[in-house]
Amino acid sequence: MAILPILVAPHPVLKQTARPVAAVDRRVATLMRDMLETMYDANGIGLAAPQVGVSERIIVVDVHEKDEAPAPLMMANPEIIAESPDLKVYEEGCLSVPEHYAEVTRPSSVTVRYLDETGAVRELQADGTLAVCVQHEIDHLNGVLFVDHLSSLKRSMILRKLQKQQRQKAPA
Ligand code: GNR
Ligand code: NI
Repeated sequence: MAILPILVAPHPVLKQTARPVAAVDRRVATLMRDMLETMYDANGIGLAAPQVGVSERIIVVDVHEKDEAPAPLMMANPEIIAESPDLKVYEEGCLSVPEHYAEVTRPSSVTVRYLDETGAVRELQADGTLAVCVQHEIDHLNGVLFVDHLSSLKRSMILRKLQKQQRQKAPA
């Protein structure tokens, strides 16, 4: 098990389209477990492989409440195969866009088809926070951050702040 460093925007890997996983082998299953450990360590509810510098279509999610048992989901090649016509607004954040939050509108429920950590094909009907999180993670696999759903003014304000903070942390 390992806690992996999380990339912060703007970073070129976060803008790439991630490639599909050919098979859920030991390497992929290990990466899924390391991603979960990294996500829990960062107090996140989801994490996509590009956020740890791996441009492959792998996500992990756990939206369990504090007083409930952990409910990790690990997915390779997730695809949204159906989405509700009704939309929902949710205040989103992102471990790759630290300390910024904004309202994003998305379908309120979705059906996702994916390969689980054993390589089995599964389908999941998600609503509530799980639906938000799965859509946010699949966006990452397509090089899309939640700020890409905002106006270009809001997006560039956030990205410029992040860039400036990183320049001050690691001066050339
Ligand atoms: O931890 C996270 N919280 C969150 C809150 C609202 C909407 C989406 C998310 S996902 C985010 C972790 C993350 O950046 N995943 O890519
Ligand atoms: Ni994110």
